[in-house]
Amino acid sequence: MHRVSEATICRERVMAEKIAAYHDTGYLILPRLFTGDEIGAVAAEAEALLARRDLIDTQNLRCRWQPSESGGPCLFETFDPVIDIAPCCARVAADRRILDALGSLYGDEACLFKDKLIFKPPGAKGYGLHQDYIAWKNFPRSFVTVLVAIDGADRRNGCTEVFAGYHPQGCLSAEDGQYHELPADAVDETRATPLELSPGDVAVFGCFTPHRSAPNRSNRWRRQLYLSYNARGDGGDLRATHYREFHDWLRVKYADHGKANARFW
Ligand SMILES: O=C(O)CCC(=O)C(=O)O
Repeated sequence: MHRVSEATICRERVMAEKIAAYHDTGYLILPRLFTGDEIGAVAAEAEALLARRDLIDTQNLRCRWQPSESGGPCLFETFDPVIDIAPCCARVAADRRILDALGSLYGDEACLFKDKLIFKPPGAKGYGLHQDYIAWKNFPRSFVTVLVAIDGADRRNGCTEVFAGYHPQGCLSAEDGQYHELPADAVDETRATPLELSPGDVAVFGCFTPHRSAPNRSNRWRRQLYLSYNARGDGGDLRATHYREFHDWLRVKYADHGKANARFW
């Protein structure tokens, strides 16, 4: 006879509780989803990627830059996408532990939509308050982000902060296809929850959960994978379409800033 172990029952109960809480708050945390060895391999890969001077270029649409808090030159901050140049990151994005957790959350299969490796070096400014939902034609409302901590994240190095309980209100800014920061009074400051994470911890939050992050005021990196998914029933495999639309959108933005030759490589 097939017997389900106590440990399995307990794990499933904890997961069910976390998912119920996710529906209330708009986020959840899965501590130690990845082992030290697994995250060590991702950290080594991230380190090697930083040496890719052939890729890190202000004309490359794959690269995102952030102002430096000190007013110095902009700092390289993110590869978006990353899985096509980083096999360890690709393995994490396709890992069963993430897909199973999202499968329980959706009651449907999860499809990878977008994948970023955010380095957030010391001095990088961070992000104003925003929601990830952006009203493009194929943008799925089931979009959730799975944040995988490579380094420890805390207030000193500018961990992401989420605001619980706002997601049922949907999009809090104009649905006009543009990125909008939210005004500070869109949320109650006392509801800010810092996602303080250890390497290997995972946080999940939805595209209507307001979030932000402060500058990295430490001398440590705050590297994280930001992997975003949608439910299969909400558009299916959209990653290729997303990056096509995203690059078209970015080319217009770059051209507006005098960079007519930006391209993706
Ligand atoms: O790096 C962070 O803490 C936030 C990043 C973020 O919100 C984004 O990439 O949309």
